[in-house]
Amino acid sequence: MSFELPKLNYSYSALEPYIDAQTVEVHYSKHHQGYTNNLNNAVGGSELEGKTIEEILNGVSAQSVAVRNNGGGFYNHNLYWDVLTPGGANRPEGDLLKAIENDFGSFDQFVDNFAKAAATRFGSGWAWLVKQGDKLVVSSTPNQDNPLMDVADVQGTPVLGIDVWEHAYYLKYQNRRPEYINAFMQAVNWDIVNDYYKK
Ligand code: MN3
Repeated sequence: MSFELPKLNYSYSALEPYIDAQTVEVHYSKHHQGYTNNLNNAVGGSELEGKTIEEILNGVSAQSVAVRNNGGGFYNHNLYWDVLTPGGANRPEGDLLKAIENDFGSFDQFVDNFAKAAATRFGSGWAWLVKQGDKLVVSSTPNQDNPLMDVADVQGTPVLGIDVWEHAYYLKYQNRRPEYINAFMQAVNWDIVNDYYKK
C-alpha cells in the first residue's frame, strides 16, 4: 500500500482572487505530489509500510528526516486543500464557534492570533488551529512539522492549517505574507474545519 495524492475537488482557478491558479497548480501538482512520492520512497520496504500517516507522524521522532519532512508535507497539504474547498460557511458556527469564543474571547481575536502566528513564523512553516482535548489553541511549526508529531512544541489535532512557505504565495503576493494570510482567511470553508473539529 502506498500513499496517494488526494484528488483536488476543484479547479486550479477556483480559489481566485484569493489564491491564483498558477500557484494552486504548481503547489498541488509539483510540491504536494513531490512530498507524496518522496514519502512513498522513504516508507517503502520499511516497518512503516501499512501504517496510517497519523500513526507515522505520532512517532516521527524515531524516523528519518525524509519521513518527517515528506510525511508532514503529505499530511499538511491534504488538510490545506481540503479546508480551502470553495463554498461552505465563511465563519465558524455552532459548537466550533462557541469553542473559539471560549478559548480566544471572540472569532476576531482568534483570527488575530492565527494571523500573527502565521506572519511571525520565521522562514518556512505553518500556523495551526489545534484541538487539545476540549481546548483550542493556536501554534506554529517550522518546515513541514505539525501538531500530530511527537517532536512538536504544541501537540494535538490540527483543525485548520495555513502554509506560509513562499511557494504558497510568492507568485501573487511576493514578500507580502500578511496579504496572503488575509486572503487565505477569506477562502476558508468553515464547514470543513468544523468536520475536523468534530472528528
Ligand atoms: Mn506547501
